[in-house]
Amino acid sequence: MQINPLLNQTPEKFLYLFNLELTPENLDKFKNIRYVVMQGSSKRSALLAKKLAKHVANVDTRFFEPINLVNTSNFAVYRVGSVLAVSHGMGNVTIDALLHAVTKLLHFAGNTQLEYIRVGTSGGIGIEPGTVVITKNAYMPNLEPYYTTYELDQRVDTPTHSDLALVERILAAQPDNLHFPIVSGNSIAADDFYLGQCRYDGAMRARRDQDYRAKFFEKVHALDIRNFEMESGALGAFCNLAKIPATMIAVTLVNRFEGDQIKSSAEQLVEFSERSQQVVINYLLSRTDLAA
Ligand code: R2B
Ligand code: URA
Repeated sequence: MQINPLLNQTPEKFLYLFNLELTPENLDKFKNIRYVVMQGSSKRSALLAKKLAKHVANVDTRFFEPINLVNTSNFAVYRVGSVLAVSHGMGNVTIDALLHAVTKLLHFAGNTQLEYIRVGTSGGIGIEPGTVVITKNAYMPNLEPYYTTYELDQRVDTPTHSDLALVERILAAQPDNLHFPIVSGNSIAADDFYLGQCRYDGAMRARRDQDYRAKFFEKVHALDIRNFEMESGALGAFCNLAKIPATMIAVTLVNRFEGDQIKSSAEQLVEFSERSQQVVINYLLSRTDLAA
C-alpha cells in the first residue's frame, strides 16, 4: 500500500468523513485489518458482517448484532476478524470519498497490507440475470480504461484495471457446485443509473435511439464488457494509485439486451444480491488470515 507522505507530517486528530476522533482507543479497533469489503448499502454491510461472524467466528447470529464503528449517517463500518464490511453509497464520487477516509483510517491504525473488494449489483450486457461478474477492467463510459477526474482545472486520467491475481484467487475459491453462473469480464462505470446507461424509463428522455444503443451494446460486448454499474472506475483508479489489490464482484439484475427495467421479484433480488456476498465469503474463507 502506498499513502500520501504528507499525512505523516501533519498529525490528524479527527477524521471528518467518519465523524471519528483518532484516539488510540478508536485506532485500536482498526488494527490488523486485511480485507475491506464495500457494498452500496449499510444494511447489506451489516448483513455481510453477520454472515461472516457465523462463518468465521462460529457466532450464533440470533444473538449478535454488528456494531457500526463510525459516527456518520453517510457510511457504515463493521468489523469481523481481519475484515471490514463497509458501505459506500452510490456512484464514483461517493465511493471515492469513502476510499480516502477508510484508507487514511487504516493507515493511521498501522495497516500496510490490504485488499479491497466491492460487492454489489449491476446491469448485465448479454448475460443471464443472476450471473455474477468479477471485474478485470473498469471502463469509462467512453470506453477508455481509465478514470478521469479534475484536480482544480487539470484533467487527470488514472488506470482502472483490477488486480488480476486477486480475480483469479476469487474464481479459484468458488466450489464446483455453485448454483449460479460466475464469469470474469470488464465493466463500465456509468455516471448514473438512467441516461448514462441509456435507459428509456428515466424521468428525462435519453437522446440516443434504439439503433444507436443496440450497436453500442454489441460493441461493448465484443470488448468483453459484461456489466454496467456506477463505482468501479473510482475504485480501480484509487486502488491503482494506492497500490492496493482490488476488484469488484457484482451480480447482474437485468440483461440490458432485453430491457431497462428490473423485473425480478423482491425475493429474487434478495437472492441475487446474496450471490455476490456468497462469492466474497467463499473467497474470504479460502484465506488463512481472517482471524485478527
Ligand atoms: C449498482 O447498483 C446501484 C444502482 O442501483 C449502483 O450503486 C451500482 O453501481
Ligand atoms: N446497477 C446499475 O448501475 N445498473 C443496473 O442496471 C443495475 C444495477
